[in-house]
Amino acid sequence: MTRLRLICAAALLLATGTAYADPCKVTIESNDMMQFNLREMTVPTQCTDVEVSLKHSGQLSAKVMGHDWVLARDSDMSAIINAGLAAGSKHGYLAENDKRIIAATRVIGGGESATVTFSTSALQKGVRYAFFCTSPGHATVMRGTFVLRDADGIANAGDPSTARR
Ligand SMILES: [Cu+2]
Repeated sequence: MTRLRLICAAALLLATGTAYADPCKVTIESNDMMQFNLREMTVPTQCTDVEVSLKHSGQLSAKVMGHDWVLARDSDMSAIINAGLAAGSKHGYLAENDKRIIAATRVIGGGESATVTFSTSALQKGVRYAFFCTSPGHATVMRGTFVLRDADGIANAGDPSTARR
């Protein structure tokens, strides 16, 4: 357990080192190979709003290789994806007014980008949320974790009280 926490702290440290100047604005890229370039996204707790920009560095159209970026509780991911599948491509593979979705961009194709801004008030500190793409089949690989954490706190990252759901 201690070793796992150390690894987590190291991962957070690495993430911090590559962060943009404004830690409340995060960019994630996607491509024609059905991939996101990040597995984990961390945002400091002092952000009242978070801006996530999704870029598609590929060339395939949204119909062929469309991606979106959706944030939700880990436990809601499957249900959101299934509801999105039922909604179909016309609705960007997202069910309308799905309350389980914390934030979502539209579906984009190669060369495009989309941005979503959302309040962190819906997020609990230290909880690992899931981000994923709702295009059919993509979330098997296009997924990762999103954590709101204390900016000062590599030490806090190992505090069990902040890691609990
Ligand atoms: Cu995708």
